[in-house]
Amino acid sequence: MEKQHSEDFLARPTPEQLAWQDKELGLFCHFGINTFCDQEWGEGKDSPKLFNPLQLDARQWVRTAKAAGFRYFILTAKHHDGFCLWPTSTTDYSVASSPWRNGSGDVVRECADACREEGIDFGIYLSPWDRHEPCYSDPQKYDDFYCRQLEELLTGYGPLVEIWFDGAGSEGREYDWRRIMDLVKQHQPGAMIFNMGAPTIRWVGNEDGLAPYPCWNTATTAKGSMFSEASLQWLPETPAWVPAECDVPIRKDRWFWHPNDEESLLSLDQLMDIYYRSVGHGATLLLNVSPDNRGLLPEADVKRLLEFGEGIRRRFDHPLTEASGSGHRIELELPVPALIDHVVLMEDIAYGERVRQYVLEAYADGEWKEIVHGIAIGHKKIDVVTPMFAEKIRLQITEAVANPIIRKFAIYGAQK
Ligand code: FUL
Repeated sequence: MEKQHSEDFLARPTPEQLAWQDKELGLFCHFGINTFCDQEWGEGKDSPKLFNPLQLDARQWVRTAKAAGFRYFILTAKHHDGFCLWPTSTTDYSVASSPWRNGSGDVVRECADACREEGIDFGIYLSPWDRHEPCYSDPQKYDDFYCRQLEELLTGYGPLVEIWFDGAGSEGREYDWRRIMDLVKQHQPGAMIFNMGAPTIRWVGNEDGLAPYPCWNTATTAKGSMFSEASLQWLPETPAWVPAECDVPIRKDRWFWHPNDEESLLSLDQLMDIYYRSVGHGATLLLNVSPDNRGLLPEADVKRLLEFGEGIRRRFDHPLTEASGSGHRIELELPVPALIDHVVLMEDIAYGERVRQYVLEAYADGEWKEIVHGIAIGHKKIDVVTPMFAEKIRLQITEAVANPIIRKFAIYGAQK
């Protein structure tokens, strides 16, 4: 039963982390010079003249995100090739040197505006590794350059929900993280900081969109990239509460768009599996889409995203019954005996993660039967239950480090 720990030992999220964890679904968007070169990692030598998305419509990207139930949107303002999607003053390797809108366009602005209009949060990815910028080889000069780029983005595009620092290509390289963190704190104090410096959220450690179970919200370290097993050195001021984000592209292993590549689009079943193993394990899912060389999300990807949103809504929008409460046992009686197929549990993580073991039991034909045994709940745990008729469901928390506070205990049976 309850261990004799004081609650004071429990790590807790900041209000910003709490709000971010409630978003659960983010859409990642990889778009840039690679989109026009059939490649994933440009070397920074492709001419800006190649960048010409004649039908670019960021509203189509963001409207799709919103309609599919995503609550934030993150754009690659600069990927490893160094090409900037905004007219930066730091380099001429940007949209300003492209034929697109005669060099007067700004993809970051279009996305920021579209997010504001649609009412979803906007964030940016700014690759530290830069294969174009000549001063990259001089760490001090490059820190200055990178900070200027970051400052333009932090100050020019309204509130940002998240800054995505990618470790790829930077294995073994030191950046001035304290200075970078200070900039974020100064200009966007509410933004989540992904995985580097003094992060407020961490990388789950793979690019498959999968969180382990349990996926505790506390961590003192995380992997920095797919290309090294080494853990990152985080600054000592990193909070103890660092929830995980699971990134994965909707086209298998493809972050950018490639021609004639529709067979790599994940199926709805694959996406639902990812959902169960990311959001369903208490983490946040960041699903990547790739606008094509017209500047539009391909129709097939739009359709799949909408199907995915619909799949989530169909399963979880209408509980048969639900409750909340504190203590070690909650019993729920179904209004009428019904077929159940999912149970959703949430702790009120504002008070920390308290549950260490739980059991779900179903009452049918005059007896209680154990249907699930779990070891963590955290922000959310989705249990998929072999469909069965039940009259009542009981949650028993058999081990906790402080009095459990259950924000949601909901039963579903909507599968058709
Ligand atoms: C990786 C990068 O190398 C990929 O190109 C992509 O940006 C992914 C999100 O992160 O580390």
